[in-house]
Amino acid sequence: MTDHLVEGVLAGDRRAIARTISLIEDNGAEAQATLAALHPHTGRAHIVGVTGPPGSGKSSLVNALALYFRRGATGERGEGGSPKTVGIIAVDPTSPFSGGAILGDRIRMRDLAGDPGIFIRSMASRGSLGGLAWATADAVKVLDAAGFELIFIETVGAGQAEVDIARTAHTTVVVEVPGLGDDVQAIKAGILEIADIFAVNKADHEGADHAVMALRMMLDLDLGGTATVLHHGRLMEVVRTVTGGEEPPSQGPLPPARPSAWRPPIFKTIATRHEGVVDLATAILAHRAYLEQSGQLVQRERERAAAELETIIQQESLRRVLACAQGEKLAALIDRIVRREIDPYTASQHLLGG
Ligand SMILES: Nc1nc2c(ncn2[C@@H]2O[C@H](COP(=O)(O)OP(=O)(O)O)[C@@H](O)[C@H]2O)c(=O)[nH]1
Ligand SMILES: [Mg+2]
Repeated sequence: MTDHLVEGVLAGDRRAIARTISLIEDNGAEAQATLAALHPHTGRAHIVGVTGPPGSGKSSLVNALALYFRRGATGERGEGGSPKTVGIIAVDPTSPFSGGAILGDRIRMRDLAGDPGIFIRSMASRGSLGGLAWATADAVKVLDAAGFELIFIETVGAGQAEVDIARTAHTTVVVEVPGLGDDVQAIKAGILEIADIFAVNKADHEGADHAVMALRMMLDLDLGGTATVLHHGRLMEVVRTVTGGEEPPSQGPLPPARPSAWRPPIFKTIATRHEGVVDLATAILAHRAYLEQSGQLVQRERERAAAELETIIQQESLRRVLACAQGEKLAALIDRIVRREIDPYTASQHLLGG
């Protein structure tokens, strides 16, 4: 069964892909075996997280981006480089596909259905949201192994779980809408940290320029010729590109170029009219190139592998300890903690010690 599924996924068979993702959602042992067999075939896709508040236009934007990467700006396949295959995973607990897809998702289905180079899947939020983050990461691996070149993960930027999902991406696009105003507090700090690219969508609404300015203000701390940006939780110095004749006279050979940091660009978009989408798509590819050239891609892969391993060890050791302690013994220990006869630290030592 597992071999059959693995073969199917590697061949890009849509039913095998769908079935494997369902197994992952059910979190069975079979899913583990399948993922283990797929692992050597992963690591090629460019994973793009798209996050932002509900209704900000994430589905519409991902739809427009997918169309662009498939067909180019003018609707002709192959325009601006060869078309890329696109996988889309929507993680939106507030609007699951099944329970009445909202408009953006319906339009997406209409535009993208029938294209064999596109695979769309929404993840059901069974179980905890934390679990959903890992199920999403595993579903991405399935699409990666199946050969999809670009994989979009759409999440609602509402909490830690969504930030965790975004962290599994190489490039994170944060979607905001006008109305942000000057209230910079409205922008969640966590969202700023994960953003590689901003899209101020619904730019046909009033206040788009204001929103761009507010975001710029939050991102920039002007320090003379350099700017400092908050990126992945760290303050990084950015060498500002000097344009025109402002460049200081060169004195002898140029010093070796210092590694420059990525400065998250901000784009105004109108997803429903496919406006600003080419710039956004170009920035997504540019960010990937930046990650590769700066060595950050390798570093991120390591960090992700470490976090993943840690989570699996935590879950597995908890499962083993609880499996060893018979229900009664566990219940008795909990009773004793409640009666203040034993403290939870000592109780856990009892359990871990055998
Ligand atoms: N006016 C306008 N409406 C938009 C734009 N982008 C999306 N919408 C609409 O906003 C609603 C929510 O979009 P959707 O993509 O489902 O948002 P999501 O919840 O973030 O995925 C839909 O009715 C879209 O048609 C835009 O740029 N301008
Ligand atoms: Mg959506």
